[in-house]
Amino acid sequence: MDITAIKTEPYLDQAMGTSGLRKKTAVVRQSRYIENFTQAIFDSLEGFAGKTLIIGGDGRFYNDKALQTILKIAAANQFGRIIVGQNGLLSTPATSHIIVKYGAIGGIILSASHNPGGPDGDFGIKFNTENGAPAPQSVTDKITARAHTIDRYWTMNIPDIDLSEIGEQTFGNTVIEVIDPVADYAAYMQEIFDFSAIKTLFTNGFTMIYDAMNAVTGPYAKRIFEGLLGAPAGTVIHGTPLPDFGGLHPEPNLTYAKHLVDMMYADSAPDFAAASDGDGDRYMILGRSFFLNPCDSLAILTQYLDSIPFYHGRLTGVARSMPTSFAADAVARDKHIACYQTPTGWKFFGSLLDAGKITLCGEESFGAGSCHLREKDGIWAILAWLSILAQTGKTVAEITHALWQQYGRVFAMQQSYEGLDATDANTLMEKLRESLPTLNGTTVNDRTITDAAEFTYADPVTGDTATGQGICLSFGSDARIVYRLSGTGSSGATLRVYLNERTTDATRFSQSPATAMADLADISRQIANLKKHTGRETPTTIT
Ligand code: VG1
Ligand code: CO
Repeated sequence: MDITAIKTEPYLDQAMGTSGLRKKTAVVRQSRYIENFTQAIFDSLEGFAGKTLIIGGDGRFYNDKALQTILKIAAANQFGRIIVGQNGLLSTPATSHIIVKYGAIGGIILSASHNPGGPDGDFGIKFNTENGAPAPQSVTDKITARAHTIDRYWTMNIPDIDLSEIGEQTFGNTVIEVIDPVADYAAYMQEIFDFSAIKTLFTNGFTMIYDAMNAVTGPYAKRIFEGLLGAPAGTVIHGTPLPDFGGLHPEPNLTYAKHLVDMMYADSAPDFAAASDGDGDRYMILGRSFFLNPCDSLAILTQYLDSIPFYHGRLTGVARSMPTSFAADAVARDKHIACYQTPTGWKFFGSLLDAGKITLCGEESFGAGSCHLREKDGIWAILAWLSILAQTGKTVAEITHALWQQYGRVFAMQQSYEGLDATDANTLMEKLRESLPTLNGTTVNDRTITDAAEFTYADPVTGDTATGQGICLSFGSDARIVYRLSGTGSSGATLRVYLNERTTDATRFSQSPATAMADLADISRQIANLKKHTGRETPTTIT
C-alpha cells in the first residue's frame, strides 16, 4: 500500500482541555491541523501496530472530512482494525463501551460535545484509552507535548471510505469496519436494566418526550425508547443528527433547552421529559412542572441504584466532582459507602471505577455514569430514572421531595460568565488566589467564610495530583461558593461560579435556587470583584 510521510510544522495552540481538544471549526480546518493532532495521538501511544482503534463522532459539521483524514492516517500507522460508526456516528458512551467490548487500544471521538457546531461553531477531538475512559492527564500531557514538536505524519493514499454501508474493507495490513453505532449499546442497556418493567410503564400510558437536540442520540433514542421499550412514535423529537444541530445549541439545560422546559410547564405536559447533549454523555430530566437538579439526581441514583439488577450488591462508593453539590454525600453516609470528591471532568473518575472504589459518579453539569463504562452516559441515566419510576410508581417530583424531607434540600446553582477576555478572567482568579489567606474568617453580608482554599486532588489509586482545580469558599458546613475557569471553551474564557446551600426548613423547599441563594450570589460577585475585573454584573447562563 502507498504510505507516505508528509513533513509538517506544529500548531502551538493544540492542547487537551477538560475534555479533549476544543477549537473553532475554522481553526481545525487549517491545512494539516487534524493531521498533526491525529499523528500526535498515535505518536504518544505504544505498541499499537495490529491493534484495534475505534473512531466516531457526533455528526457535526466537518466530522465527515476529518474522519476521512483520520482513517487514512490510522491506516498508514498500521492499526490492525479500525472500527467506525455508520455515517461516522458514535456517541461518547457508545464509544467507551465498544473500546472495551472489542478490546481496542483506544478511540477517537470527533465532538465538541455541548458546544454549538457549524462553520462558525466549535469542533473537538477526544481520545479515550483502552479502559474506555477519557485519556488521563499523563496521556493528554504527552499528546500535547508531541503536538508541539511534530514534524511529520503518515498517510495512506486511498480513496475516501464509504461510511454509509455496514461492512469491512482491507487496505494493506488494516481492516476498516463500518458498524451499526446503536446495536452494541442497546444490547448492553438491555443487560443492565429490566426493560420489561420499563415497558410496562409505557403500556400503562406513561408519557415522555425525549429531545435529541438534532445531535447524535436520535438513532439511539428511537431504537431504545420507541423500539425496544414501546414508547409511541413521536416520543423522540429533534431525532435526526444534523451537521448544524438544526440551529440548536446542543447543551440540555434551562437556557438552551428552554423549549423543552416550556413544554413541561404547560398544561399539556407529559409525565416525563429528557434531553441529551451533542455527543450523548449528558442528560437533563424534567417531571411535570418540575426541574430535576443533576446534583439531586446523583443523590437519588445513589439511593436507588442497587435496586437495579445489574447493581445488586455492587454499590461500593460514589464520586462527585468538587463543584457538584454535597447532596449525595448524606445518602452515601447513610448507605455506609465511600464518597469521593474529584476535580471537574470525567477523566478523574476512571481510576476509581477501575479499582472498584466507586459504582456511581456524577457532575452538576448534567453528567452521571456508573461502572458499566468509563464515560458519563445520558441515555443510561434516563433509563436508570425510568427504572426508578417503574419500581416506585412515583413521579420525579415526589421522589425528589422525599429526598429533601429525609436529608434537607441542597440548593445548587451554576452561574456562567461566558465570552470573557481571557486575561481579565485569569486576573480575577489570580487575585482571588492571592486573597485566600485573608478571606478566611472574613464576614460579607453577615456571612462568615470558615474556609477558603484552592482544591488540589490526590488520586487515591494512582497517586497523581492535580492542582488549581477551583477555589472554594465555605460558610460553615452548609453553604459554599466555588469559582473555576471552564476548560472546554474554544475562545476567550468562561468563569463558572457554583453556589450551594443546604436547608432543613421544609417551608423553604419550594423556593427557587435563585431566590434561596440571592445573597450568596451577591457575595460571590463582591468577593471576586467581578464588575471591576470583567465589567459584568450578571451571568450569561444560569443552571
Ligand atoms: C464542562 C463541565 C464539566 C464536564 C465538561 C465536559 O467543563 O463543567 O463538568 O465534565 O464540560 O462535558 P468546563 O471545563 O467547561 O466547566 V461535555 O458534555 O464535553 O462532555
Ligand atoms: Co458531552
